[in-house]
Amino acid sequence: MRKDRGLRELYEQDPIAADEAVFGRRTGPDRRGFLKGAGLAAMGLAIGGAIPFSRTMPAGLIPAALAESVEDFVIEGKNGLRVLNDKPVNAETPPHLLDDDVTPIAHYFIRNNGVPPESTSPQGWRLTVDGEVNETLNFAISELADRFEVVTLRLQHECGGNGRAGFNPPASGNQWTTGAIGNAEWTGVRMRDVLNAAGVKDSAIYTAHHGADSHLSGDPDKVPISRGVPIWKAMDPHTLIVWRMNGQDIHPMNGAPLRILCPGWPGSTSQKWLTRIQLRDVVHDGTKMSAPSYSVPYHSVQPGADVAEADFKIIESMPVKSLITSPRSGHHLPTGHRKLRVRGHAWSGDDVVTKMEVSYDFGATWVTADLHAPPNPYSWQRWEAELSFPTKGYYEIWARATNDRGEQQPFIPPWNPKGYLNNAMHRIAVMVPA
Ligand SMILES: Nc1nc2c(c(=O)[nH]1)N[C@H]1C(S)=C(S)[C@@H](COP(=O)(O)O)O[C@H]1N2
Ligand SMILES: [Mo]
Repeated sequence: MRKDRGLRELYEQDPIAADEAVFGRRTGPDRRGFLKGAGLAAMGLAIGGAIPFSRTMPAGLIPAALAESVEDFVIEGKNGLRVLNDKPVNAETPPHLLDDDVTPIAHYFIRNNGVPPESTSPQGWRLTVDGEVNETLNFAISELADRFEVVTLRLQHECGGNGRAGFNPPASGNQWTTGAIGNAEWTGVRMRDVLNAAGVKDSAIYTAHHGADSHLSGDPDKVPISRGVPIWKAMDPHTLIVWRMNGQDIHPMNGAPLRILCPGWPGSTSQKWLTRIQLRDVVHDGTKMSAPSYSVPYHSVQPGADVAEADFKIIESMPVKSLITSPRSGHHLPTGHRKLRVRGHAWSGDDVVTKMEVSYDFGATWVTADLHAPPNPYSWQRWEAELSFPTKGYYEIWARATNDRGEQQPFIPPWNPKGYLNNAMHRIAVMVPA
């Protein structure tokens, strides 16, 4: 790290070595010194400014200013997404493109497990409802619209693996950072109404969702994903079967022409290219239903631990979380300005966010943000705050939400083998020039 670019590159290529270069080698088992002297100077050069709150900066912290790189990904009808994988397509949204209250289709993340169907035309598309019902039913999309009340709701929908990239030791799978979340306006019918039309038997305890996509191997006997939810979640009036997204056709990559939107639960429960909902008298055992898929240990485990299959539970409601969507990380205030308005969204699975706080001194002190009520249950909630920086220099803004159960976003969430449920506080870099 002779020159500042070297340190930035080192952080990209080998964060552990870079971390040692600025924070020094470990002296005890897990303690390192605070940033000072040559390390502080090198870090300041790499991020382009002095760090006024270096005293409260946690040892070993990789500055938010160094922790991001965004590539553009071109897919028809989408822009600005960061591609993580193209077989299958997986792409996430940078935080500043999630600033809208309603996530635009062009910026909505994509998480495919297999190959989407060739035709996503609503013409001739059928939905079958069968299993533990009094009568098997089969609908065209137009029949769903005619027969049941049509509703439009803003719904938060986050992949269970969002944030996986933040776990150490790393978990295999798509290395989502913060962008596998969206809050679109979905139009369709309540799953409850459709199930009730078929007549739900007392024996029905779980749903099984089936879609028209095919397995990556091309083997027609293999299924990319088929998940379900307990019957009570299926009967919640906010669990929908939808065919419109933001008043338009659903994007082909987001499950056109028909999908489930099961808000607040792992995104995988919201089957895309939906063809069949089967009610079952057992917990559904479809592809990616059993541990460790979409499951976490019942009790917290040591990072890197092996966990026995019997010690996993299926993820249900997603944890409390928030994003800073403006300004974009790396923002420079104009010369002579010390005040900054920051804003974003907060959400919490089946729960409501009741408090939102931001910090500009690495979490030493917190400013309470204005937090809006959701426009409807299960929408994310807008928050905003104004900050005044005491001096010039490099700052990080950290954001944390608290829900109505008193659960708060942690700095380091519990490690789990598949890297699910990372609800770490979001951080952005801000430079105050003078
Ligand atoms: N048929 C089908 N449905 C699916 C998937 C899939 O691969 N196939 N992926 C699931 C997962 S893991 C997530 S997170 C969400 C992603 O929805 P999106 O691509 O519209 O953002 O869809 C879910 N529904
Ligand atoms: Mo997912």
